[in-house]
Amino acid sequence: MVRFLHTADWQLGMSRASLSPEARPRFVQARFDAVRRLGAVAAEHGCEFIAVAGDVFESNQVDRQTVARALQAIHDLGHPVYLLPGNHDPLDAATVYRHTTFLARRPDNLRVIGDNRPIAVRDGVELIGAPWPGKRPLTDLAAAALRGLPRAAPGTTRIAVAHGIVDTLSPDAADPARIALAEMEGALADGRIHYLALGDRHSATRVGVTGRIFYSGAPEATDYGEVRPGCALVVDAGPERCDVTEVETGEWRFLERGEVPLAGSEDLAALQRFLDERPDKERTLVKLRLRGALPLALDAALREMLSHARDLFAALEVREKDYAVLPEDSDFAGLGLAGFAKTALDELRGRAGTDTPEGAAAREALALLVRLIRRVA
Ligand SMILES: [Mn+2]
Repeated sequence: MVRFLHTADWQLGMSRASLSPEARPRFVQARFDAVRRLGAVAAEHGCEFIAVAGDVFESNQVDRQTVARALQAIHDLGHPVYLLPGNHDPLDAATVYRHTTFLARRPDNLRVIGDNRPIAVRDGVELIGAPWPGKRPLTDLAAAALRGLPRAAPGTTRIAVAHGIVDTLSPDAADPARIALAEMEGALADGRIHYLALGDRHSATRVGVTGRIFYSGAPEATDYGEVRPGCALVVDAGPERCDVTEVETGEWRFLERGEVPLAGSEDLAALQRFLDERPDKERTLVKLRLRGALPLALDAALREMLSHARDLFAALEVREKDYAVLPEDSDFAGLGLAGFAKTALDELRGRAGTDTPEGAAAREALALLVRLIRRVA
């Protein structure tokens, strides 16, 4: 038996264009902080080592500072750390694992899994990895690493570490790099390996029915749509049994509202409540898809609400493809326009009712006109 920490997809160096300028460096730093929390988890649970199943770095092109900070964070983990190159940081000609800073500053507790040869962690514990040699492998790297491997010696626990999507979770049959779950289960059944630590999927996921194949997920969320990011797995594995415990490590959230219906002031109030009730706003990214139509006055209230939310949240991404401003008579009452301005207003209103690009342009122009007049008045 051995107890170790299974993690993956640190994506160090990752940023996101939609983040506010203030949030961007915090988002980058959050991934290093998550690595430090992994060290605390490993110490608390008495793990013997840490296996990182790929995508340690966001890309092979990360800057020197990212490499230096990563190595410092890994050094500070204290535990032996095994890094597997994944699809974001493969062992190609430009690999980060041969970056001059990486080679010069590599701490003693770090080992890069550079090939398929079994690695002795200690007496009775072996690792076997399937590193990515390039961005687009033409074969199932995990199956290739395990094929022809002899059974683990009696009393030895062997942990496999691989990166990529398993075939049962990917509909893309044309992808030659998919990991064949049946082959992995075969390797477990005949004792070639006792646990398969997977990376690539950023949500913690149990795969198949053996209870010995898992994605750990990313220790810190990276995108919308992830089911259970922000975790690591404490694994007890051996020939006789295998127990896996999920531990929370993440602090950031990606929240997506697939559809925000907007037809009147009640919908605005509901949106306001949703935004108000979110905890930890400065560490939360929000994506809203607006749907429906509002008169100009309510649209102005919506703009004000979104602008305030932009000040509070780390990011606010708003999609307006299915949203329109529909001017109503009340929008124009009391504007007090005369002369050519009144003529322009009437002409725009005449065109605004059509569902054409010209109609949309007229509605935008009307909204702008009303906002400008209200500001002057
Ligand atoms: Mn990844």
